[in-house]
Amino acid sequence: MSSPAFDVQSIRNDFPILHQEVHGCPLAFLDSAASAQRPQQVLDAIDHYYSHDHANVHRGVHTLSHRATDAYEGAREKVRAFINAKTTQEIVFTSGTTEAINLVAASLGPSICAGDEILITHMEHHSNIVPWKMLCERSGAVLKVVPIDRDGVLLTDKIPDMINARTRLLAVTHVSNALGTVNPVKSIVATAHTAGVPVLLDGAQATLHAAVDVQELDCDFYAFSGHKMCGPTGIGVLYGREAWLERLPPWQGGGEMILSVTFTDTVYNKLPYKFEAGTPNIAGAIGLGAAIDYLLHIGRGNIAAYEKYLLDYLTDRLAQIEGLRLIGTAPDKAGVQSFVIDGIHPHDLGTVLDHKGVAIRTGHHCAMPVMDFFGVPGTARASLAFYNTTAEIDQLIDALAVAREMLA
Ligand code: 7TS
Repeated sequence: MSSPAFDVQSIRNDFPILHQEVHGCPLAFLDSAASAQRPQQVLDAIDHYYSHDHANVHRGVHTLSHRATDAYEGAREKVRAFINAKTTQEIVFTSGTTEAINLVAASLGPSICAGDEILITHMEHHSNIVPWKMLCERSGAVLKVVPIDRDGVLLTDKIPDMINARTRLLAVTHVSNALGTVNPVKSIVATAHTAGVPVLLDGAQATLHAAVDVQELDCDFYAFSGHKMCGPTGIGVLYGREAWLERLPPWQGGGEMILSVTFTDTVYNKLPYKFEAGTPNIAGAIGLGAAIDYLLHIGRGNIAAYEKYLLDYLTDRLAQIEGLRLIGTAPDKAGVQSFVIDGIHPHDLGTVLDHKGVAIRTGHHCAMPVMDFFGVPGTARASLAFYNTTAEIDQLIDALAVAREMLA
């Protein structure tokens, strides 16, 4: 394996947090699927905004309010271009993927009746399961689940038979956080649309790793989080096809989402403001815009190629460890590898690794049905970003050897 042309050391210089020791060892941060790190450029953009331009948006005639509004709406345009939405009206800022999915579930709620069906998959994160379960509990609708196989591949050929006249929505993850599987979402959307079923894609794990084009995917909704793509926490996006967002009622009431209010009548604001009640996360949006600039500057093709090289290296090295079982072995994967080691609880493993400076996530990864499917209480999961190195993977492998000696 040879590394694609990629100057990872100069990229790492943009990330101050990576240059530190943990328990006397250099930090090897292999937990970007939980939350990625942010480059200085994003920190600077947030700092500049708060130091020079902060005021509330959309409501002041004064200069600072204009500046804040321009920066906030500028960030919306960056998001639109990043995912190739048709218009900025289709870009709703939320607090994250979780809120974006809850928004759709809440707004769709009044139109869902007893006996209707919502289709999800066995590999969803809890935030693409629980809002739909809650909707089913409220409405009497039925939740149906597309199965997966032992490699963690979604059995997409089952989907046509699982769709019927009562199916109201298919909600599926673009990339699985626990397994790393990249789902063939374009063809899944096409299948659902043939039967007239709209599709929500959970893009939380996708936007850092590959180009996303919502027009090409033809999805109806696409949800993602800023913090998983080098942006701030507390900001995320719901892309919604304009016709859908026009049709859905708002889910939260308050300032900004109205045009006029009396005690008897309310006229809702136009898109996307109808779905953005209250003062938004202005700094978060600006930071997300800066993260998008940064990712585009590095180049999404470069990021994808380098991450594939890192993932192959990681998977090869892990596979050589005796008693280690890889969980998530689909042919098409993003930079995530889950594993279990015979006789060692993942949490114990994670604790020993931390003492060697290695940060990975252990547990159920908010995907308990996936753990049930593989018959494990949890896994250890190393997840990669373009700022990681093969040396960090070597550090993980060495730390695993120590952990096995101590714990097995
Ligand atoms: N969907 C997927 C596929 C995710 O991986 C996550 C977070 C979410 C939704 C929720 O995103 P949030 O930003 O709204 O919290 N996944 C993880 C993880 O894998 N480890 O910690 C959080």
